[in-house]
Amino acid sequence: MKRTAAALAALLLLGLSATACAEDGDDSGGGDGGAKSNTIKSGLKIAFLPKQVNNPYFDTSDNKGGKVAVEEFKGTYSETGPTQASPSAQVSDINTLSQQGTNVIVVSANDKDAICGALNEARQAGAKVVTFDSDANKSCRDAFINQATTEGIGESLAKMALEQAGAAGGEIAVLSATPNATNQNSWIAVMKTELAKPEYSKLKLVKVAYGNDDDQKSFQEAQGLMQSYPNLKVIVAPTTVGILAAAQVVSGAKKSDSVKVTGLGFPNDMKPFVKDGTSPVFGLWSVPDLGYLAEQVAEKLVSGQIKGTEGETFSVKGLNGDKPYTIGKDSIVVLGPAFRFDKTNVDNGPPVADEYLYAVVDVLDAVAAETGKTIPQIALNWLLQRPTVATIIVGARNEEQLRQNLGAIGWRLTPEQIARLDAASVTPLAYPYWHQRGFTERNPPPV
Ligand code: RAM
Repeated sequence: MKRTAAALAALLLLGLSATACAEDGDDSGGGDGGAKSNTIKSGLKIAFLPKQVNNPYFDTSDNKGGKVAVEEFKGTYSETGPTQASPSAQVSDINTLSQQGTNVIVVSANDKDAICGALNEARQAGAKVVTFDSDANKSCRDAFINQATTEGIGESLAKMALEQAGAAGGEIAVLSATPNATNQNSWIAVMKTELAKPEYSKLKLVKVAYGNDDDQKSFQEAQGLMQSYPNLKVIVAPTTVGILAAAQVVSGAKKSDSVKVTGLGFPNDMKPFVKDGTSPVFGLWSVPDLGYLAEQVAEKLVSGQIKGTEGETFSVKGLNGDKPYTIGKDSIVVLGPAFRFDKTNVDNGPPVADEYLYAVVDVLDAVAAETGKTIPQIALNWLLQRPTVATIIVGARNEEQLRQNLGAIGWRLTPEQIARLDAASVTPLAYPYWHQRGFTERNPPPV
């Protein structure tokens, strides 16, 4: 889309200076402001129970997200879980946690039903249960924190497979995690619904294989797919462990020209495979934020700030652009849209979600129409009016572009237009900046 391309440069400027604009000290946030957050109980025992402990995904969500939140609330954090993604091992962990008087169990379920009895016993003993990443049956938990909508993830898996198979289509296979994993199974179900649509008629799903989120098993399963289906065009792996193993197999076999790998992966893992053409596109979300949000919801539940009922709202500083979250049907909270990674952003720091991009572009379009200026001129004028910006260094491609950029001076956006651009482009701050924002007496804003 042309307007998107034109606005991308502008968006980068807006994104870059969003920190400066957030420094303005707008603390309003909505939802549960300062007064309510004081009522969060301290000293709670919070246990994270991942699908498995030796999976970098859970190391990130739990230790880089959940733990940060527990420490803020002066609680006791622990992470316990099986070394292999098995529901029975999770059951015995849940029983132990319950006996230890754990206040909250934050769990990613290896099986929707198998851990249900144990979770309900823990709840009867007084614990709150928050599922995140992979849900349990809704009758045995108080809330589920979904990384993005299930439909959104399933649809984008199908879309990426189609993109990678190309116009001629062909055979695709899924390399999943464990056969009972709630999250993978619901994404695959959405994917299958998509594949039944006419626009996917050239794709043929030949097999769903299970690598159990185990490196070696995933590697072998990927090799098996390549051997059994010599015409295979795409492996779709909706697991960070599986996608890495599949990319290693395809790249190692020097088949990157004929077989593509897509799915859900960590940018750092996948960077070499984006570059060598094995995996030109894949997705993921902010994994630390997922753990952080799960723990925040847990604290609010156990402190009685929320009950987990549909329609309740709450805010978490630093997430969702500081706008309130609304608890959805079946007590589900959605972290936010997933990100798409490809060669344009795999190296480039934080990715930009489509919804965010379009929201900014819409306001830029509107202000361009009101002022008769171009989108880059609006972005530059906005930037010039930031209190901490003294100079902009523009890299002009040619004389015409330089002239265009110079058209950004000699006039001013109105305060109302600036406020609209600020509101659309505000971004959640990374840790520790949003945290410091809570202590302005120690970290005063620059202006
Ligand atoms: C794996 C796990 C996890 C999933 C990610 C994408 O690490 O299966 O549950 O959400 O991949």
